[in-house]
Amino acid sequence: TTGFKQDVPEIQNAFLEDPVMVSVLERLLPSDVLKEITPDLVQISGWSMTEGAALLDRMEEDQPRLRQYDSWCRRVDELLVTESWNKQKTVAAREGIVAIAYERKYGQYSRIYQMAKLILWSTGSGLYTCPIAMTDGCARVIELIGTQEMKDEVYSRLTSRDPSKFFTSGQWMTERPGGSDVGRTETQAVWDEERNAWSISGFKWFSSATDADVTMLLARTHEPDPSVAPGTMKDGSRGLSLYLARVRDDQGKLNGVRIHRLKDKVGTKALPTAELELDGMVGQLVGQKYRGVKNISAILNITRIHCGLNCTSTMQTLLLRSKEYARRREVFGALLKEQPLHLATLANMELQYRATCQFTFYCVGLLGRTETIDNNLPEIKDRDFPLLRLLTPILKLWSAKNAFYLSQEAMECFGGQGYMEETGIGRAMRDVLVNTIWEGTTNVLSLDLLRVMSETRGAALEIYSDTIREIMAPLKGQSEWAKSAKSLEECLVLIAIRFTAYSTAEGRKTLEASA
Ligand code: MFK
Ligand code: FAD
Repeated sequence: TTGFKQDVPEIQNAFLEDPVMVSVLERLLPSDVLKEITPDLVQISGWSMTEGAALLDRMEEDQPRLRQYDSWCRRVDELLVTESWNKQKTVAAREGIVAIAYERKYGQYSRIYQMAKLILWSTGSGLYTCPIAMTDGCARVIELIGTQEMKDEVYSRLTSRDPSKFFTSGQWMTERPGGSDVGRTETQAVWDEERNAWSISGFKWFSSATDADVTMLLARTHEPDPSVAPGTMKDGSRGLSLYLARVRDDQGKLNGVRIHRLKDKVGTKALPTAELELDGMVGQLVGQKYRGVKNISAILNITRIHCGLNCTSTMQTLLLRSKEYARRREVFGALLKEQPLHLATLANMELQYRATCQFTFYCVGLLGRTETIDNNLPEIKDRDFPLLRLLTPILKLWSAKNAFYLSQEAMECFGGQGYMEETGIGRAMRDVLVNTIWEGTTNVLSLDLLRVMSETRGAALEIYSDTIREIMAPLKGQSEWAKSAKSLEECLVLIAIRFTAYSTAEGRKTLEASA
């Protein structure tokens, strides 16, 4: 047709076009490390905008399916994932999306490198970052408490860069009686003398990475010695242990698992989330018996940071796209970027994104330090550990709400086009929304904060508030900044930015000077 055609708003390379992420990395990384990793970050972002974008479209059009019976009515439970989904696994391995963190080439900074790359890769890998998050968590648990055999046979594959060796992991906790309250788990693990392994049976209500190679799962341990646990099983969460199991054998046959059905979800459509019936799944105990919740919490604390990454990535892409549209869309005789009211909307979105990006990387930095620096050092034991433990649930709950808010604003920035499926904003909005629920809902994470405060006898909160107090002191509550903070939320965002910026000596100087 003839007539007006809108100039298409395209971003070529999020890393090159987003000054925020670059400035955060400049602040947190030594310059030689940043210099060395920059070409890789540019490369992955370019991949996401081209090859990745094409894969994503196909993943969404051609969603996973379940073929439960063969033509002779035999139960087969074949999970049919798309070629594009599998391609993401190859790319994840090749790009070292998990491996970078465990190779630790740059010591504490490897986490920052890995997660910066992951944010940029997210734009082209969609929800493949979900199995990757759980794989990362599983690798960490095995590294911390796994047996040598688990390290040789599983950890080495979870952290491999070789696509033919690379394994992904699931995380099966949620059951029908309780997802937040896992103490109501019905699944049981019984020792099987013949197979020299635990035999696990029950029903897992949500399994996101049903195509994973291995999984970490919680089950109620059936104590083989009644003198140890007279009722043979302990109630509540203190009766649960953590197990590691292969999902399929080398021939692809499911390990005592029946796929009940695939979930029909509001979003995350490309992700094969299923209900699973376990009947004699063979598994190995991980760590001490009855310490299941504690042991799986190492996964939770990593995947919750991954939720922050997912939110940061979605916000980064939507903000860049909204800004690009504002440079091209003309209304009432001027471009959107010249309309003060629209500019104010974009500025608020920018503020939210900046805070989320800063906050996410601050937590990632702490994670890298706690994983690589001697844990007996007071600065790690008494500061970084409790601070990371306190900030992780805050990051997860806050970034999830923020990202959903920003995605709604981004949709509006595009007017009617924003509401059209083709622009992909609806998809991003539906997908990012899940971060408010999985890996712990907002209220459950709020209660987790209380748990941290009581377990550290308030020390974690003390460290946090001391830092905030130090940041605020030069402002004396009267600065232009404080006066201009319109709402409590905006105030919190600004505190988050200042809090994270304060984490370096250089940042401190700048802030003090600006005050
Ligand atoms: C793109 C990003 C993708 C991310 C991947 C997403 C894929 C989707 C995967 C999922 O959704 S997996 C399922 C996630 N499920 C949850 O997050 C469960 C939410 N519920 C909670 O977090 C509850 O608070 C909890 C299950 C932990 C309550 O369990 P309990 O046993 O009733 O708690 P309790 O008794 O307070 O704590 C037991 C122990 O664990 C305590 O240690 P001790 O035994 O030494 O005293 C706690 O300190 C410890 N603990 C609990 N949470 C912890 C923790 N330790 C460290 N960190 C934590 N977060
Ligand atoms: P409930 O625990 O019943 O929560 C219902 C409501 O009660 C929530 O609003 C919650 O905040 C509130 N609530 C709970 N406890 C309290 C309290 N003490 N005080 C106040 N309010 C409270 N799980 C897995 O194990 N593995 C997976 O791979 C996985 N993938 C998922 C994929 C998707 C797309 C989704 C949506 C979920 C997935 N989950 C997975 C499940 C997810 O982790 C749970 O749904 C979540 O933890 C909440 O549990 P629930 O659904 O049982 O809700």
